[in-house]
Amino acid sequence: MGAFAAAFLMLVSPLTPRQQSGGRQLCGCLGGRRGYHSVRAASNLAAVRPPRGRLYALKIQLESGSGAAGTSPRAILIPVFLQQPHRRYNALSGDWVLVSPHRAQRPWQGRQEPVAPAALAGYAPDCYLCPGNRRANGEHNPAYSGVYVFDNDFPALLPAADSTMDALPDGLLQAQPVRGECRVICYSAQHNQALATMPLSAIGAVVDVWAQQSAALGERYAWVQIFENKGELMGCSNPHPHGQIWCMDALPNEAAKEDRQQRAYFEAHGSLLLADYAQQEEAQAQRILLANEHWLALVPFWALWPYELLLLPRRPVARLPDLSAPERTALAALLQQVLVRYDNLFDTAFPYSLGWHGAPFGAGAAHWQLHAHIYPPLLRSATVKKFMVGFELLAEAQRDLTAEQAAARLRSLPAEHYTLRSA
Ligand code: H2U
Ligand code: ZN
Repeated sequence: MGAFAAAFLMLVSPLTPRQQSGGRQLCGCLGGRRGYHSVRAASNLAAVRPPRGRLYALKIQLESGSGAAGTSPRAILIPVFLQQPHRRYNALSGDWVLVSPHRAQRPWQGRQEPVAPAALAGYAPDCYLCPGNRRANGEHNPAYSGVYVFDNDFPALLPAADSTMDALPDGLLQAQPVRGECRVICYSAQHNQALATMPLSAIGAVVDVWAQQSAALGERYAWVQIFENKGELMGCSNPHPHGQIWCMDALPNEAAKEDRQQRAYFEAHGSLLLADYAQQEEAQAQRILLANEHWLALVPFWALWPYELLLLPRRPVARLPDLSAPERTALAALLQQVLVRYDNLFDTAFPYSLGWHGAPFGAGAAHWQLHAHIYPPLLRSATVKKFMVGFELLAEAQRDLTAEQAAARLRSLPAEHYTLRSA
């Protein structure tokens, strides 16, 4: 059968070691195993819907003897899915995304509009985040070094909800009171730093603060959203390296969707949705960007944004404070490697929104796997972004570049930051 041992199968569960041992054996397993389906016509795209209890279903072929060690087979998407319009299911949110690879088959032409990196000083007198400077409300930042956290001067949520406010009764016009807090995290005292360019120990300090803040605020709120908006394109007002925390006593929409999906999967299978998903991704390998002993960084199968990434711990971890010291160190290294590649993609300070999703506080967490999403808007160059408008706003998210192409492109980038490259 040559290199491709088995074709036109739908792999709907992670490969077991036995299945991984050879394409021929896998064929036999698939034939007699409940939960697997074979597909007659390669163009039968209607068959691509997530059957109950499965992360996703896709036609694959098994590449014999081409695994990392040259021994185990790897499952890869068959070419039709890299060429034809199809929809992919986001097992984590329950949403679908339209993928139109036939629109993006032109060869890569490199960046088109180079943008000179802004030369920033280590201290900016007019920056409201630099040490010692005056903030908009008149308060002064201390002469901090390292990571500095303060209460947002313009919080979107308030800790003491008005006690006279009751939920509006059920009906078409529903509203409810909400309590919460907002904080700003300065990652560094240096105005011209970024996570991508900070030393590993400094990134590790940010990870520790994320975990500490999450634990402390989780005592008061069900949802602690740690995030970073980076770059003007994402609406970030200030280049000083910083992130934010917004927490609230209710589950916001995205958290509620992920909670529902992960809980349903856990109840049906007794295993973690994202752990099983990670196994499938490792078996296929083609969407993995980076991996270390404790973490995976991959372009999710169901990615919406062109170069979207998902960061996943390798062992079950519910929340940031549950990460061990080695896992935190490994996360700092992974973040740095990921963000350097992002910057190298278009030789620019790559804009993104990054955020952590850990289990809601005050409830069982057995079904939940900690993860980070990174949503970057850039598509073709330092200035050409993907718009989520028109069809995306009115119907469903759509992308041209496949997740597989995006991962391959990111993997091909140098590990050294472009600003350090000798001319
Ligand atoms: P961005 O990361 O989106 O730029 O937001 C920075 C946050 O900093 C924003 O939420 C807060 C804004 O309310 N901020 C202060 O708390 N104090 C200030 O003096 C200015 C900005
Ligand atoms: Zn500053």
